Amino acid sequence: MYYLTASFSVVSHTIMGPDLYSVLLTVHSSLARSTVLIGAASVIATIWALRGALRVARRTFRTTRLRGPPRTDLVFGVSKQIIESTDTAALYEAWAGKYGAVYEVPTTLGGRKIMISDTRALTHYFSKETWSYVLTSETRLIIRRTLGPGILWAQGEDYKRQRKSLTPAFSQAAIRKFTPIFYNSTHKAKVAWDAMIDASGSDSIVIKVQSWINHISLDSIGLACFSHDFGSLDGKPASVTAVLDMIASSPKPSAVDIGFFLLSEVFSFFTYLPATRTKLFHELQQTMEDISKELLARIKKEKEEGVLDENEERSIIGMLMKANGSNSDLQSSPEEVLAQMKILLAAGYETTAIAITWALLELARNPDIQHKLRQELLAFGEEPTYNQLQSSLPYLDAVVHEALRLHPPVADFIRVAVENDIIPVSESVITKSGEAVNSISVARGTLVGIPISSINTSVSIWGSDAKVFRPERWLTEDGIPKKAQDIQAYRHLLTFSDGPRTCIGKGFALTEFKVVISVLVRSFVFELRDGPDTRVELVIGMLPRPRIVGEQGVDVPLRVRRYEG
Ligand code: HEM
Ligand SMILES: *[C@@H]1O[C@H](CO)[C@@H](O)[C@H](O)[C@H]1NC(C)=O
Ligand SMILES: *[C@@H]1O[C@H](CO)[C@@H](O)[C@H](O)[C@H]1NC(C)=O
Ligand SMILES: CC(=O)N[C@H]1CO[C@H](CO)[C@@H](O)[C@@H]1O
Repeated sequence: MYYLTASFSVVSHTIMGPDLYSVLLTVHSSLARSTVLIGAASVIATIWALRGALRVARRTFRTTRLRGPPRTDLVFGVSKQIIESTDTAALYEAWAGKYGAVYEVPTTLGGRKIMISDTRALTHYFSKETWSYVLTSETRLIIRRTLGPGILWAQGEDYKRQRKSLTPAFSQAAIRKFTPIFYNSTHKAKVAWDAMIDASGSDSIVIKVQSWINHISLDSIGLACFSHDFGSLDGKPASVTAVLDMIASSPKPSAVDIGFFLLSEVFSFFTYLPATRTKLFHELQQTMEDISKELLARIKKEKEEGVLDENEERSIIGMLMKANGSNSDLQSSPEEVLAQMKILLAAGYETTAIAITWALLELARNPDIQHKLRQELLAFGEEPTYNQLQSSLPYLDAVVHEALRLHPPVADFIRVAVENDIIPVSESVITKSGEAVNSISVARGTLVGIPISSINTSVSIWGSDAKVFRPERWLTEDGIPKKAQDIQAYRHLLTFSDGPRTCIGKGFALTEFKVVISVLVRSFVFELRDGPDTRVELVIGMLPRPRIVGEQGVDVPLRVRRYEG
């Protein structure tokens, strides 16, 4: 009973001030060790359903009702099933197979969303992304609270300005300058591994690959984005990795964690922050603030001393700050600069680290492919330059894209329609009432989800070997089926999303990815520690990470031996 009253006061807050995030934090921390969150949720559910009904009554343009999986949980719809699944891609693909490439799923608190994996519908969706389809207000609130009013949060004209001011910092010229940073970080890991092998007295050792790749990714991002050395490869503990690792490595998320995650009703990667970890999060915040103040002060000093050279800045944020003032349309406030820093870290660190770890796992699982890649790298001779990484190593390129196809670090995302829309589909869809239609109506306020992970591995799009790690498909003219070619995104993959808000760090990530893989695979042989039958599963954290079945943490131990030729 006590809990009920408590939740009622929480609910009334929700309605009076739409500060969902703080409400959730309050709910979460006050109820932390109990399981009554579910009870609180059902009260919120009732109220939301009422509000939803009111909203529907006011509308005349109706969203087409589609077929889809039945609600498996009264409160959470199928969201709980999705979160607890270790293979969400398979779940989505099965639904698309059963109900059509556009279908609806029941979500938390009586809601529903439309999932799109039809190629024509996707092209249409991405052409309207940013303007007709936007982040939900709850997600925006969470982003604003955790990361600040930067590029992930911004909308409309404000968004256009922010994207434009960051774009030059991600140019080819900029990424070329960062290439030695990626090499330096990877060499540090290589030197350390060599020393560990020497010290072991044997020819191979077990390396916690995910942890090392995290360090490489973090130190690279620090140096390239803010000229700051996190020093994690030198053994410095970093609050950043601590925050993310703690979230990912809790062996099994508690019911409360899952409830909290579902209530936030978001699948975007940066939003899952259980209140129990807010202390660490504050530390992260402080670290970012200190770094940005240091950077601002240095640039201000250089300006005063007249040594400021706009093109000579070595970091992304440095470039952004120096460009400030030279173009009055593209100015950023100090608050925005701080937000961009946190966003770059949140969006760039873990994504890249997970992608690289998956690639090494696949290479360990597929010794022939690993061998073929090593032969290409050794035949090439010296360490490839930025330009050579782009075009002179086709098999490396294929391995990287195949890993990105099969294991997209951002598995899905969700948006809300801010205006009525008609979405065309390439193959007719059967509605709930049994009618075959060639387009569906999406009314203002409807949630739309894009299941990236199932689209890039769908048998109906990629063919019968869709689930197989086969880099060769990228090397032949007809290796990519016609249907996959209908996906207009970069290399027909949605891994970096598409449309105006496509990942700004794609070139950055690809270059880092290629550098790390080329240095490590040239020098070491990777094997599964427990043999070829080792199974790998996905575990939820901020982003889904790979975990070797039976392991507690997400270190991804692999057996590593020196390549002796
Ligand atoms: C393999 C690595 C990466 C993957 C798979 C990836 C994927 C994505 C995806 C799917 C989005 C769209 C998210 C959405 O719309 O909800 C995105 C946006 C973004 N990414 Fe990446 N990303 C990667 C690496 C990076 C790196 C290294 C950086 C920066 C250093 C970065 C910075 C950003 C930023 C700033 C956005 C927001 C862009 C905007 O809204 O205009 N990403 N990324
Ligand atoms: C890479 O490391 C070398 C040697 O430690 C150093 O001299 C060089 O400045 C570093 N380069 C970058 C871009 O960090
Ligand atoms: C950019 O310039 C504007 C106008 O001069 C100033 O108000 C703002 O504080 C500057 N931003 C930063 C990050 O220094
Ligand atoms: C991140 C993610 O969900 N990746 C999935 C991509 O597709 C394969 C094959 O269905 C899954 O095993 C991955 O989990």
